[in-house]
Amino acid sequence: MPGNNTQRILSATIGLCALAAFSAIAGEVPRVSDSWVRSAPPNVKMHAAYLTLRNHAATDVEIIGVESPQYERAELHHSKTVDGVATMIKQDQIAVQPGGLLKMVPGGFHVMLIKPKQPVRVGDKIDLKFLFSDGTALTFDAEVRSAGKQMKHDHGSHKHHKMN
Ligand SMILES: [Cu+2]
Repeated sequence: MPGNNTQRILSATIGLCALAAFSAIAGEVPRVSDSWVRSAPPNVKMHAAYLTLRNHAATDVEIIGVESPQYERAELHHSKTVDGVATMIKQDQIAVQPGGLLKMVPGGFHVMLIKPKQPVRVGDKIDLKFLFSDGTALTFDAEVRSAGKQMKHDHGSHKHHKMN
């Protein structure tokens, strides 16, 4: 029936408009989850932060910088193993596709936190800020966790660090 078809097209259009309006208000900001910083012995002045960033927007999101008030400097890095040697390469930007996920995990992308202004301990919250190419920014925090909780645990070396 022609009448029914018109009806259907109309309600579909209304539905799309409502969706578009909603995402313009609430859905286009990238979100960070599972953020954490790997703890390190006090003499190590570089810490790695890991997280998942989801791009909810209909366009690419491009991270062009990272900052933390608790560190002198922060950089975007990518770990790579070349001929058995692990290296880290500084990234000027990292793009995330529409609807895409950026997983920063050990052995891959990470935020390199350089020279903590004060000692960093397990349980501390590190404030982080991503800067995007469109001029917006996203602040979030990451809890400092013992690497042993994520990877192989070495009780012996843990006790040793506590005594220092
Ligand atoms: Cu690094």
